[in-house]
Amino acid sequence: MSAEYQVNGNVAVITMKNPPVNGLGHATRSAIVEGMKQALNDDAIKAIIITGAGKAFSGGADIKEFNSPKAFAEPSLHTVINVIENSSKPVIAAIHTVCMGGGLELALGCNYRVATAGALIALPEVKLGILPGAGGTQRLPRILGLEMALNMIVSGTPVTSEKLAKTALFNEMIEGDLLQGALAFAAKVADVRPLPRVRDIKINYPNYEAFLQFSRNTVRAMSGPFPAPLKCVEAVAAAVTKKFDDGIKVERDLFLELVQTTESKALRHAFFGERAASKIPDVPEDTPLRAIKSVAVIGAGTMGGGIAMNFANAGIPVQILEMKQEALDKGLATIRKNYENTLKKGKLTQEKFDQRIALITGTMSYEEIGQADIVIEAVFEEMGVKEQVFKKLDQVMKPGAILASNTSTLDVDVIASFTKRPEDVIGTHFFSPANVMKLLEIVRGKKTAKDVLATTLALSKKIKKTGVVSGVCDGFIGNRMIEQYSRQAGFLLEEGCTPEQVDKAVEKLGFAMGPFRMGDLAGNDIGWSIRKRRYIDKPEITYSKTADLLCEMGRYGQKTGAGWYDYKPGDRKAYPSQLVNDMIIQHSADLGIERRKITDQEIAERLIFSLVNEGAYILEEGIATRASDIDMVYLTGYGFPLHRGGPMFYADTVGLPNVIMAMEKYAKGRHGDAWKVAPLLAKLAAEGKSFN
Ligand code: 3H9
Repeated sequence: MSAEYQVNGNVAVITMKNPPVNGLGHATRSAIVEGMKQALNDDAIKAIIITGAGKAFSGGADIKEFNSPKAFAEPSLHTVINVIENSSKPVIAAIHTVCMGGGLELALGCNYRVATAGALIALPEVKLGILPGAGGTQRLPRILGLEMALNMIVSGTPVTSEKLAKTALFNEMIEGDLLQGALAFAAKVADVRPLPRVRDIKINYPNYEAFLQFSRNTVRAMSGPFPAPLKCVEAVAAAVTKKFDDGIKVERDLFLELVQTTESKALRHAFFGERAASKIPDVPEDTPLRAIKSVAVIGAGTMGGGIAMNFANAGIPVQILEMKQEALDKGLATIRKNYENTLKKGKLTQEKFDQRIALITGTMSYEEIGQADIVIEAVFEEMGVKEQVFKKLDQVMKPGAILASNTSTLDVDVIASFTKRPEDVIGTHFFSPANVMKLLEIVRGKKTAKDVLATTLALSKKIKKTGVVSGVCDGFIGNRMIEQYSRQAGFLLEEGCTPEQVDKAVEKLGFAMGPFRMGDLAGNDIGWSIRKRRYIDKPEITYSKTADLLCEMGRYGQKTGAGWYDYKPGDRKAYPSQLVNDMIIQHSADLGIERRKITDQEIAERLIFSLVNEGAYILEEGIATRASDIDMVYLTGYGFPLHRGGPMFYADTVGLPNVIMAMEKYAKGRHGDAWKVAPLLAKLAAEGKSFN
């Protein structure tokens, strides 16, 4: 039973009980209908209150049910709302904390709504690539007016109940105990007839056609590859142009169409992927956390400064340690400048600016940071340098402090071995710019303590990052995969592509940036130094030499004003470079390769399937806990298009046998050794399964 039925005097109280957010799954829907029947059949009952237990009125339809027949099994949400709306006794929604999606739609089917302050009211379906499918697009415009309702439906943004207090949505705001307030309200309306119904309200908006056309144009321009926002406008338009029941039909058809789209499936995948990432199978959810009230960052460079800003933004004091006064001053000045820019843009108040600046202090003494609860090292990416830092941290940090490294490729177990407390050591791999990028790869060493891992995951949430746990391996999840992608990009140049052609082919799929523009932004010298190490450590791995030749030309990217592309001073636009293209063609000739025309499809497949195959190895080795973790890394840290759901999800949508077929084709070409199908990928494909 996912709802409880109680009688309070002559009022029936139906309390939804489906933790964590009273999702309107099949059992909850059935229980509400049962409760309604019971109340309607009991002559002693004069009014009915519907409310939610715990931390929500209701978060809406149970999204987990969407991929199963349960989602539409009777009683459907429509049926539930019809039962409520056709009730002969007044039904009152008593709203608190969260009232979203189907939850709000259910409340709109009630005759009255009362609420406490601070409740988040939203129709957020659009964020899941769908639209409100249980009457929300028809009832909300009737009660809030066309403009306000359309804004809420198209944006999905929550509005607090107090902001809506003066609208017709709420009949009364309750101060103090919600149930007592709702019971008092019920007493007032128990005998009022006729019962008010939202569906009976007429929308009065004289020039609605012009408004709807304006909305269509604006929404079309802003919704990119996602079909849902424009369909929201269409559904709302039906609320104005059609009779209520016909509008409901339009809404229903559009909902059913959207729920099947890959875009919606990808958004739902990302919603659950984000939440799943914080769950580690062998780390209990109630693991006691270490308190993090202060942070120290080693290194005031771009990375260190960006990392520090995250904590100041979250209100946590942070000390930055540098060895030289000049470097420290420069780092602190850069941070100040970043905040000043945000202040100038009006995205930060003066008060917040002052607070954040005050929270960041500099020091040159290791002794001064000893009491910090966590220290994050962001020094030069070289094991010798890390060794010095961690030996020092082991001496100065208080017992129980977490010792984190921002390494992007180095072995966290080796770093941990420089201390006498490897259980306190963890990797926290931030992505540049560290104060902006959502991804935080959390690297779990062999000896990392469970509470250190749980604390770091909780901390990532606090600083508004998507924390994804990776095991120790070269490059962890993200960079290990991107290496295969970059190798393919290099081979494509040798075989016939230009950097521009490769970039455009993946940007067309929705990638924020192709590999060569990305290289120019990050600095091509970084990959160069990694490859130089690889040439010695792993000579069996083949690379195209074009990237080395580029670096030998001094073209490191935007920072040197030239990379794969040419750049003009003060302009970040990438202009194709004749010099580079000549170099590439010459290199093909030197290798005796006859350049050929390569299709965009081949480019996209080779780049993305190389990610997928390495992802499969990573999954199989247990470096990533689940496929959706890999997808979250790519969605939040590598500009993978959200509407495609991440590389592993994308492979699922293409079909794993199709992925393998393409790989087998490429295995016959040059560098075919790069296409050895990962055993997990082969197994899943053979079993007709998918990654997610
Ligand atoms: C809809 O209503 C369609 C209808 O129009 C038409 C139907 C025909 N279902 O975010 P949190 C889980 S579509 C199932 O960390 P918070 C979530 O997975 C729905 N589960 O907490 C997590 O589980 P776990 C429209 C849900 O306090 C746990 O709750 N509604 C749902 O930061 C805690 O989540 C939405 O789009 C759900 N609907 O935020 C609302 N919602 O602990 C989406 C949450 O196992 N939800 N869960 O990982 C949210 O925006 C936030 O979760 C909410 C709470 C604000 C509710």
